[in-house]
Amino acid sequence: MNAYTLYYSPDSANLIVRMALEEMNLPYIDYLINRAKKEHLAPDFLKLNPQGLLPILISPYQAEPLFETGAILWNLATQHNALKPHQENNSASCLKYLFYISNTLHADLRALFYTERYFDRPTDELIQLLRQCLSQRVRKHFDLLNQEIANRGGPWLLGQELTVCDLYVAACARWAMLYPLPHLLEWNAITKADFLRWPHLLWILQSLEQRPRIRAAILKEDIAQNNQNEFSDPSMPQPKSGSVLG
Ligand SMILES: N[C@@H](CCC(=O)N[C@@H](CS)C(=O)NCC(=O)O)C(=O)O
Repeated sequence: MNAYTLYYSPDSANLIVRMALEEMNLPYIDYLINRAKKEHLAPDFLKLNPQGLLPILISPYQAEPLFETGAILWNLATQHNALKPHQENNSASCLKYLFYISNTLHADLRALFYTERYFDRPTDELIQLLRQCLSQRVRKHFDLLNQEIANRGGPWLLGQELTVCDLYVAACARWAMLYPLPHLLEWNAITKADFLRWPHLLWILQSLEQRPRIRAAILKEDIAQNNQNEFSDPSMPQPKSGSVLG
């Protein structure tokens, strides 16, 4: 089988794609992009993804480079008929939640991580205000997802089987606890304590971090912790290569 190529920077959204590649046991090579050196804004990178964002996946089955995490996950799941529900109705659910996570949770998290970019003249007060709103929105998204798992019977987001949606949610949960960098003014940051109120989500985080293929992905991203609680109780990684924050 021909190999995929994953463009990555440690702990960026490529983590989700890597977990999918590992869980599906697909051959791939990875190509490090140093965000601190702005390699994601270099002309050669922009030819592959004009947004200047990670991840990019080069697929042996597709003419174009793939970008957008949700689209990459769906492409892998359908190409290999893996990490997706096998019944047609449930395939629609999988796509529905991928869009939901991508358009709402991930999009709001990006604004939490890069809040200053949303203003021409950012001030501490503006950043605090937007972060307060965003953290409330993100809590609502996690509330909704936790409730959906309960309604659908769990234990995974779509039922009995692990799907790409669980991988996406887990990375978002990790980043929500880690990456909005501390700010001068109080803004009600999301913490591990929040996840105690979302037991179904917490189960997914704790289950994933124990799976051998997910541990392989964590090691290859160079974000492993001694306690192996990278999703349920994350701490700031210090990867040897590349920069976590660009
Ligand atoms: N909508 C994109 C978002 C990807 C994204 O936010 N990538 C981040 C890393 S996690 C990135 O490349 N950030 C660089 C930047 O914004 O300058 C997706 O789903 O793939």
